[in-house]
Amino acid sequence: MAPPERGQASTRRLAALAVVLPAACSRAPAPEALGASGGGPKPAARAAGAGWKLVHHETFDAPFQEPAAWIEDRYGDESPYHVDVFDEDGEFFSARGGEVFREGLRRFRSFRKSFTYGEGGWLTVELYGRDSDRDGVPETGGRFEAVGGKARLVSTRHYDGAILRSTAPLPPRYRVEVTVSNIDFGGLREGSRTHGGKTNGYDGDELADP
Ligand SMILES: [Ca+2]
Repeated sequence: MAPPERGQASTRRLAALAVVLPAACSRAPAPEALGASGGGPKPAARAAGAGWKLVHHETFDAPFQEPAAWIEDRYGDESPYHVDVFDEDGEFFSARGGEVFREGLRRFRSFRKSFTYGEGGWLTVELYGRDSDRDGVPETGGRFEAVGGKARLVSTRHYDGAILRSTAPLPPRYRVEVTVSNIDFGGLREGSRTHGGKTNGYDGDELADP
């Protein structure tokens, strides 16, 4: 796969993207800070190194228990997804884009799903789907599938979003190891950037809107 074109990553272009995570290990000196359950035996840490302890190891063998219903994110400071001035409706973008930006935000509705995964729910899956025609149902949304011991990220539209995060805040010092492969993200194949009905991974109707 060729490296992404400049600016491609910032568009959240994830069409037909498949991210495969056969193993994600978090090693930290303070497992209680991650909410470790201290339950069953942990897989042996490979080359963990002095001073590091494996606190979670996920191999994505269990299916994702994705809830059926999307929850609307109405933005604003009361939103559970409100973060800071750089979040989706953040003051930074509002000040920079002015009424054009705010009008853009009003053109669609945003929906999310959040649910935990893994040992003691140490991972949280965050999914986003955009309702472009404002009928209360997102046309598509990002999601994960557990396939053969791997987490496959499925995103069919550039508005989709899907991430995995730690459920508890990370401690001051930590290491996260992730194995990623098979990213379908455009690029050159046999000398051409057009394949599978897409050009460099783009459908062609993507917009740089909010
Ligand atoms: Ca819709």
